[in-house]
Order: sequence, then C-alpha cells, then structure tokens
Amino acid sequence: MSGQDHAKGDGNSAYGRKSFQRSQSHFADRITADGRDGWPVAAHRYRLVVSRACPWASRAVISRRLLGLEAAVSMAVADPVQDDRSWRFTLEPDGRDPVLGIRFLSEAYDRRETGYPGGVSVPAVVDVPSGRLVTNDYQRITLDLATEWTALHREGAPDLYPEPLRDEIDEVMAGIYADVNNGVYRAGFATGQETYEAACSDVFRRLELLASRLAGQRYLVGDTITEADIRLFTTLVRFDAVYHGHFKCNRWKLTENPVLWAYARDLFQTPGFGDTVDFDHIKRHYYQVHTGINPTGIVPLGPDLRGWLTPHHRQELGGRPFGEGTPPGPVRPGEEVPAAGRP
Ligand SMILES: N[C@@H](CCC(=O)N[C@@H](CS)C(=O)NCC(=O)O)C(=O)O
Repeated sequence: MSGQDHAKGDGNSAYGRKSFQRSQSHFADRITADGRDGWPVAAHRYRLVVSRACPWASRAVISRRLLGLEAAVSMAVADPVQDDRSWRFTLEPDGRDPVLGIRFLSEAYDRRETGYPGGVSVPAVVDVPSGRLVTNDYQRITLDLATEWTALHREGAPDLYPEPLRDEIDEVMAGIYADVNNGVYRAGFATGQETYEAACSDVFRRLELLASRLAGQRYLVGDTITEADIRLFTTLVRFDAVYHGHFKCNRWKLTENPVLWAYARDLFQTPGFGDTVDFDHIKRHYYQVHTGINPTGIVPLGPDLRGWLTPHHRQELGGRPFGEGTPPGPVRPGEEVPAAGRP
C-alpha cells in the first residue's frame, strides 16, 4: 500500500533501515494577498483537501474554523483509509469530490505536474477553476491562512500569528515539530531499537518541558491561542488513540499527565478545535494503513473518549482564548463530525 508517509531523498521508504525521514513538500507555491506566486487570495476559488485523520491537515481544518474561512475556502474530506492510489473521495455517495469532480486527490497533482513521482499528501489546496494543485506545503498553509487571508477573516477572528510574538512562537513550534509532531512518527516507524528509543525519549522529554511551561500559563505563547497551540493540539489529541499504542510512545498516556491532559481538554472544548476531530477516522487511518507496523489491520476499541468533555479548570489560569475577538460560530451544516468519531 502506498498510503504511507513517504521518505524522500535517500531512496528509502518510511520503513527503510535508516531512521524515518519526512519529505519536504514539493509544491510550495503560496496563496498571498498580493498574488505574487500567481495565486491571489480569493473567495470561492480554492478547495482545501484534508483527511481528518492527518495531524498536518488537521492544523488547516482548525485554522479555517477559528478564522471563519469556511465560506471562502471550501473543504473536501478524504476517506481516512487510502488505497494504492492514495487519498480518495469514497466518503461521497458517488465516490467523486462534488466540487472538483475527481475520484482521487492524485488527479489534482497530475494536473499540476504530469508524472510527479512523489507522494500524494494532505493537506492540499486545489485551484477549483483549473483543478490543479496549488500547494501541499503543510508548514506554510496555516501561517498563510492566518496572515495573508485577513481580508476574508470573520469578524472577531483571533490573530493566530501575532507579529510581536513570532520569534517566540517559531522557536516553540520548532521544538514541537522536531520532537513531538514528527517525533512520534520517528518512534513509530523506527526499524531499529536505538532509533526508536532515541525518538521516544525525545517525545517525552519535550512533552515534559512543555508541561512545565503550561503548568502556570494557559497557552504556549502569550495569553491567547496561537498557531503553536494548534500544532501541539493536533498531536496531543491523537496521543492515546494512536501514538501510545500503534507508535509505541507509551511511557505515559496523555490522560496520565495532569497539565497536558487539562490543556488538551481545554482546547478540545474550545469551538474550532474538538468539533473538527474525528477519532474514528484517526484510528482507522493509522491502524489500517500502516500495515508495516500493524499487519493485521485490527483497530483497537479503546481508549474511552468520555474524559475529553470533563471540566479542565484551565480558565483559572486566566488567558483570553480569542484575545479581543470571539469564538467561531457553529460548524457549517454538512461539515459536522459523525457521531462515530466523537466522544
Ligand atoms: N506533505 C508532507 C506532510 C503531510 C503528510 O505527511 N500527510 C500524510 C498524512 S498524515 C499523507 O498525506 N501521507 C500520504 C503519503 O505520503 O502518501 C509530506 O509529504 O510528508
């Protein structure tokens, strides 16, 4: 099955002998207010293609909700289980994305570059009129939603990447990326004991540091939600469901770390975060697609999700989740997470 995170550059697959290496996003055009790459910010022009299983894509799903870009940028949700042609629109009744008219995300990649040999990944932003992929640059997409799309933000949208805090946000996010977001993958796909142990240690060392930071402050940087919180949340919310078991990051469970568990619940219960999470998609994707590390494809029944909705008391630390702004309204009709994926 090719539906796996690809490793490029050294010719090894993610399951090769060397340690797991995440590929660079190949299509890195930017959609900007001034349109300098040929892709100007515009309402109803672009379609965000995601999997709710994917932590990198989930960043964009959350940002789109927090910023109120749902009307301006439509969203396609792929089947969490890829086949040998990768991401597909089999959740739609006729197996085709209703806006792009395609059955596989690879068709948008092909229209952009014929014969592109790399992996087909989400998140992907597709130009609706031409059907061409614009970008799959997961590190950039959310920063641009926050800073280039401001003309189309909802009233009361938060500033997720405030100018005066950018150096600090970038520094925190660099550690989160290396040791947490990608660290769990390095542990999960390690094929040698030492590589696994090093990666797993990185994960928990960084999580402990982040827990100390968050013990006395509600959010990672400043006193409002920023891009850094989105990036930590997308790994934490998957932790007990897939990273603890499937990826062997099992020194402790999220639910056993009082600070991070309360922090994650606080965000989960904030409009725009938990209402985008589909635990059913998350579990089926990881356990069924990564057959190299779970050959039976069996999806475990647990964990019990009810704790996600319990009181977190983090408001006692102060903080203003949306700064001067307001929370987003309800999820758009048709974009609700099905009951099977919710706590
Ligand atoms: N674009 C990046 C990151 C995004 C990413 O890894 N997305 C995963 C899902 S979580 C994906 O689409 N993997 C499918 C594949 O690489 O075939 C990459 O190529 O590594």
